[in-house]
Amino acid sequence: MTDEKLPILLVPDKRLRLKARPVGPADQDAVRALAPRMLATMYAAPGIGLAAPQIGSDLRLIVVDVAGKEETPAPMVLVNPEITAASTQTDIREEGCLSLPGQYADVERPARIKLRWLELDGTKREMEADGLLGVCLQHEIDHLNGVLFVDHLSALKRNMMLRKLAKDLKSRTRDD
Ligand code: K2U
Ligand code: ZN
Repeated sequence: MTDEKLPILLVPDKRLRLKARPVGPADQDAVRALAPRMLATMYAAPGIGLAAPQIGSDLRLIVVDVAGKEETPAPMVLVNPEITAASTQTDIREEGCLSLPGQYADVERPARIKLRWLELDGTKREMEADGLLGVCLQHEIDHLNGVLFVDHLSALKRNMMLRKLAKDLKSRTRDD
């Protein structure tokens, strides 16, 4: 099945810290096969975004759908996404991450961004995003650079969360 779910890597998996490489023409088939599976994985989590490094791929590819449960799905596949401008004005929003289950914290990010990317068929796109979509896109593009939302927190807060995550995961593996 083309949209078979994929396992989501969890911190401290080293692959979450790699800098993903740009999608090139040679990656066309891989990306066409991966995108629907990333969307299926994201919806099943459930999540509103997913970046290729989270399923162990080093490609600069993200999928996003911030449509709420009651709205019609609005899936987006973004190849080689780049933030080209960001507002000085920031917003603070509580974030989570499918690779750091159960950990949530307030993160401050630019309120509005301009980004450009390629669609699966190579069409160049650009748009402005703010609100939840803006945060989600920044969160996913961070993943392509090996950056996790905890990296935007104070060292104290980050270490507290990573220690708690390690404890939770240890107890989870003990229970399994
Ligand atoms: O990349 C991921 O791990 C999926 C993230 C994306 C995200 C994080 C924070 C803020 C916006 C998007 C989430 O785990 S998806 C789960 C979720 C659902 C609704 C609102 C926020 C997060
Ligand atoms: Zn994440």
